[in-house]
Formats: sequence, C-alpha cells, structure tokens
Amino acid sequence: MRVSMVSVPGRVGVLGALCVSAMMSAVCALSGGMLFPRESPSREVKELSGLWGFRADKSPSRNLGFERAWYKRRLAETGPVIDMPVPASYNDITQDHSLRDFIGWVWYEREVVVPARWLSDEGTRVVIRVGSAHYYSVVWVNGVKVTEHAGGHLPFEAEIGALLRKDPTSPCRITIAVNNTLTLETLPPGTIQRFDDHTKYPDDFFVQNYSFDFFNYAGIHRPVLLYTTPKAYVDDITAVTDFSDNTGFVDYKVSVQGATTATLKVTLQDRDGHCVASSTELSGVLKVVDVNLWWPYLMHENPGYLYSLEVRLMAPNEDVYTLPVGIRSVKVTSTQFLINNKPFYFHGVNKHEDADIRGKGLDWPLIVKDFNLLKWLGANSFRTSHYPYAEEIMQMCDRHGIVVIDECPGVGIKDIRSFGNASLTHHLVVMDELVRRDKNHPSVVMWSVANEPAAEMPPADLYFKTLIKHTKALDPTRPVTYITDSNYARDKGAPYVDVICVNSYFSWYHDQGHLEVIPIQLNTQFENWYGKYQKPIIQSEYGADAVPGLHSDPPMMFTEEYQKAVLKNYHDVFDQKRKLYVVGELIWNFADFMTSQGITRVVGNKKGIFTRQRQPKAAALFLRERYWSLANQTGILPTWTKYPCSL
Ligand code: BDP
Repeated sequence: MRVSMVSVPGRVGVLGALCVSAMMSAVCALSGGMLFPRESPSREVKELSGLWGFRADKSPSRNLGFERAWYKRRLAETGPVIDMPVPASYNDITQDHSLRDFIGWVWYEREVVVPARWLSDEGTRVVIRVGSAHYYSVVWVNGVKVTEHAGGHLPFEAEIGALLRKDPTSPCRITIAVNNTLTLETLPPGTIQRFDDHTKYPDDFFVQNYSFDFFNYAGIHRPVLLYTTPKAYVDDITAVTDFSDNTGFVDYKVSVQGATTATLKVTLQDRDGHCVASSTELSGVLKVVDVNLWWPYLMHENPGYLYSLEVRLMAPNEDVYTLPVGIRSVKVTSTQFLINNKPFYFHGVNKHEDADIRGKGLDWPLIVKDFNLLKWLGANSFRTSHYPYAEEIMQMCDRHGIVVIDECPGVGIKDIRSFGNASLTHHLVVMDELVRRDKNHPSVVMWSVANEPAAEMPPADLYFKTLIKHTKALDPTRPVTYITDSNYARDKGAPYVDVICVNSYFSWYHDQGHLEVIPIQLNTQFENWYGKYQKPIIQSEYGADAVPGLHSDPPMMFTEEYQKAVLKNYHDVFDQKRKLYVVGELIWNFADFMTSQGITRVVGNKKGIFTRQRQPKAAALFLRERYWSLANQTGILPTWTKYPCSL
C-alpha cells in the first residue's frame, strides 16, 4: 500500500516528462487536441452515464486490485460489487463511513454494447473520453490498458477502435481505477500521514492531509463517453477573435489528423444559420461585417452572441465539427479591465462544484439552477475557484454571457517541497491541458494559475515566473493572474501577473467581531497593492460565515446580519476604489460547501450567500440589490429582465 499510494502520483513525472524542456524554453504543446465531443453528420456520441459496478480496494495495501489484476475479468468475479452512479463523487452515496473518507484505489466497471457499424467500418475511430476523474486514473478496455491520467478536473481520452475490432463479438468492458491520494507533487498537493502508535491508533492507520478548504471528493466526476470520428478527422481548432469598428475577425487554425493532405471548407454562420464568412484554408482570418460582438450579461441587451464555426473536412474523407465562437476582445490597462474596449467591472461570485449527495459530480439540474441564481443575483462573472469546472458549465457561460476567471487546481501550495521541479513540471502540464480545453470559450477572460500559494517562500519567485510566462506563451490573448492573500511586500508572483487578485477576510480571521476595522484595512490593502504595482485589482474573495437562521442585532459572528454587515463595509470601500483601479468584486462564496472536518467548520464552510441547497440567506438579497444597481450604472440591462420587477 505504502508503495502504491505514494508511487502512483509519482507517475505524474512520467506523463510530465514530455514537457520537461518547457521549463527552460517556451511553450510545451500537448500532442493532440481535446475538442468537446459533439455529434455531427460524421460523428456519433454514446454517453455512459448511469450505474457502474464499483468496489473500493480496502485491502491494507490498497493494491490488491493491481496484484490480482481486477481489470482482467468482470469485477463481479473478483469480489463484491455495488452500484455507483456516474458522474458523481462516491463519498456521500453510501452509508459506509469508511467509503466517505476512503483513501486509495477504487474500481469502476461498465459493459457497453458498441454499435456494429462502429466496428465493421475500419475507417471509424472509436474514442473513450473521461470528462474528469479525481485524482489519478487508469483505464482498461477488455483487460487492456488504454490510458492513464494525473489530475482531477480535466478530460482525457484514448482511441480504442483497433482494440475492439480484435474481438468484435465480445462486449466492450470498461474498467477505470481511480486513486484520490494527494502527494506533495499533485495539484492540489497533500500528504499522507501514518500513525504507528498502537496504543492510540488501529493497525495501518493513516490520513490524508491537505491545506485547501474543500472536501477532497473523489470518483468519476464528469461523463464518460464513447465517440466516433472518421479516420481523417478534425483534431483541434483554435479561434482567436478581435474586431475593429463594425468588422469582426476570427483568426482560426485547424489541425487535421489521420491524413497527409486535407481539403477543407470552413464556414462561419450567424445565429440564424446564415454564412457570414468562409475559407478553404487550414488557417486564416475570417472577416465578419456588421459583427455581433459577444457581450457579458448585463453589459448589453443581447449578451452571449455566438457564431458557429463549421469545419468541414471534404477529403480524404468527410468530417464535420462545429465550434461555437464568440467574437470579443480582452485588454488590461493599468487601471481597467476592458471587454470590447469598454471597462468591465466584475460583480460576481466564487463557486465550487459541490452539492449534497453527488459531491462534485456533474448534475444538470444543479447547473441550470445555479445559472438561474446567478442571473437573479445580477452576477456577471465567476471564478472557477479552485479548479477547472466542467466543460458543460463553460458552455453555459458562453451562451449566457457569464464572464469567467478560469483557475487551475493550484490550490493549497503551502509546503516548500511543492515548489520543486516535479511539481512545477506537472503544474505546467496542467496549464497546457487547461488552455487546450478552454482556449475557445469567449467567456474565459483570464487564467488563474494558483490560489493563495505560499508566495513568500524563496522558490516561489522562479516557480511563478516560469508558470506565468509559460501560460502567457500558451495564450498571448488573455491576461494571467494568480490569487494572493499574502502581504504585498512579501509577495513573489505579483510582478508577473496582469491583474492583481487579492483575497482578504477582515474582521473574520482576525479582529473578530470588529467590523469597524474593515474600511481602514481594506483601504490600506488597495493602496499598498496599487502603489507598488500599478495594476488593476480585483477583490477575488471576501466574506463571512453565516449559519442560516442565526440572527442577532447588533450583528455577531456567524449570524446572517454579521455576514451582511461585513459585505456592506467592504462595499463602501469598493465604491471609492472602483472609480480608480479596482475592477471587480467576487464574493466568497456563492453557496455553502463541504470541507474536511475540523473545529472551524460546522459541516462545511458557511460563507455561502446561498445555502448548499441553494436557498438565499439575507446576504443574497442584499448583494442582489447592489449587483443590479452596479449593472444599472455600468451596463445596459437586457429588456427582458429589468430589476426589480422579478423581486
Ligand atoms: C480563502 C481560500 C478559500 C477558503 C476561504 C475561507 O481561498 O478556499 O474557503 O479562505 O476560509 O483564503 O472561507
């Protein structure tokens, strides 16, 4: 067990080895694209959501599954199997306490009937794609390993057509082993602590420690799919947009795999399906006259306008992939954040992928509810604290005009050993994977490479310099930030970022109960940071816990009134500074969320303005008034949703 749990994330190094040179030179491009699977006349998608067979390897070594090669036979033949929904975290599904806090390998299995034509046609590629599984995954098909992946929030895939064709009559048995162990070199990092004192602890007792404030939910969190493409296929598309006066520009690049030459037709269609520009080249710039720009929600009466970029491979075989494209520009000055050359003020939230029972599993009712709440609140933006969210959520942001600060899982980097080469190499690969996945979303306006790392530690300077430089080289069109809580004078990363993002919890983690310190301390915070760096600042977190239903006047900590009062005190300062260089405020947090157990958390973090079940606390109603009033001052409200008629 000791070997397997610790050695598995060590394989990160193997995957990351491809990118070692990136630390010294420029960009490390991943070998293929990671387009979101979409059906088209040439592509089919088969989603494998539903019940999978499941077993946690509770052997003391946690390695029995590998020793006995559980992937070689049906899982039910090697031991007991329970039902497990996919997508979902496994932790809160059963009544088994040991599964909730389980550390190590769990095994999932599903048999799929693959359409005969997928196999009979040698020209069809069959791909298995896992939207995300936390943290380390190994995938077998019919007992043969097809891929492995380190990291919990990004997709991975493998071509399995040839393997299935070896025995077209047998069902396609998919086995996925997932290990949630975090080490100093995973992202986020963690450590395993063992307790060998038998007078105090049972045999083989160990715990997973980590320095981030959300529960380390595990399992297959996003859909597993099979999809097809023809042999020659559109592997990747990059679309970078800009505009001048009334003309929009889509600078695109298509990569085709499986053919040495390709004949293409690229068409840009508007919302009504009319062709507005076309080309036959693999790359080029499409010009759109009388362009409809992509605007954020509450900044324009018609937010989230998307064109469709249809890439049609005509020869050597046909393949069609259609990418939604929003035409917009993003720029940063020393005092402003500009979208389409207009000042954009973030009035938004920080979120988590988190809910009762399913944990971090993708859940459509929850996603739609959350977007309805964001719109109700008058929020125009969120940060994907503290890891990349599901692609389905990013697509909703594109369509609804919700602006996103896209954060990688670089959270809880507090141990100096997590600033070493292996960690940095993996962090660079994660940024490669994140940018590859999300580069085409108009809603994504900035990359965040980390949250509150111990930036004062000596290795942090080179670490962040490399990381931010790498991210800017991957995507020169978007600003890059990381989120800081540290003293501005000690901070090492700030010189390299484009926008300063600061978290602070005045009158909460210190000066408890003293709301009167907030205006002074917040003012000092802003003046220090701006004075030193002359960069626009976003208050990327602020807030206070409130247990729903707890009241007191005068306000006391943990009551709804106190949470509201903290917000009010922050807002007064924001209102002065947003005239100068503060370009946004993101409340911590949108909703209450689960954390690890500890004496400062009463069944989770209660800084949500909504409960975990998405019911409003007093702060939600208070913030709603502010956000709509900000929208009235800074944007153009859509005619169909005038506040406060929906109150
Ligand atoms: C911030 C962290 C966030 C925590 C929050 C809190 O970035 O993850 O949940 O504090 O303590 O510093 O509520």
